[in-house]
Amino acid sequence: MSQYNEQAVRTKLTAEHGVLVSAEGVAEEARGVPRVLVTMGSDSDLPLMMKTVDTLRYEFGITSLVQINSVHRDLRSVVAHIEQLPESVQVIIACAGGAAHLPGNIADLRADLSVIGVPRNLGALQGVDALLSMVQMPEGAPVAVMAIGDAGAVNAAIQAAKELAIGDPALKTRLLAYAEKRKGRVQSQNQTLAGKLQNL
Ligand code: RP5
Repeated sequence: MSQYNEQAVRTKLTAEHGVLVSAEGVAEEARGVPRVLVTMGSDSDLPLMMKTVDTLRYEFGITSLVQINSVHRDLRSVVAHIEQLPESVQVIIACAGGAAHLPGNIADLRADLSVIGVPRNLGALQGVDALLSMVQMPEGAPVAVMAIGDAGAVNAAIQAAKELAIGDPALKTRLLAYAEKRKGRVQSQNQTLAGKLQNL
């Protein structure tokens, strides 16, 4: 990512909207340039989407730009933000609940970038509405849709890391290390299984 100037990105962001997040911290404490935009319709989505942000920064060392974009409250600003993203952003992760049009609208605005959708488990339909709104995109503007809720938020980060790892051997190594950690969990569960069975 050395071809992108960190200071230039920061200067641009002060005039626009969005907060940088990296393993070092948030905003002024953040380091590096954003390779992923993590966006959502409301700050009420933030607790869910922190799972995405934290997986990106702590598991894979990926700096993200976090930004609220509401297509039903301020559509014009969404268009401005998405059209003016820093050039270093290569993948967009978008979360919304209800009739969730944010990722599909972004897929039209940015035909050059991959868009990953996270349906939020919210309201009367608990995310089924958001899932169908995202996944049933008409031909031509794809959204890669993850599972509803927590699993989807984490998987969105892994999916983004996999896309960025094409041509990035260091990131591939981190993806493999993450997979090893998951295998370790099965091994440790097997090691304690006999004791658990005896106590049931
Ligand atoms: C969507 O409406 C947001 O993405 C959020 O999931 C949902 C509710 O938003 P708030 O009413 O909590 O702001 O646009």
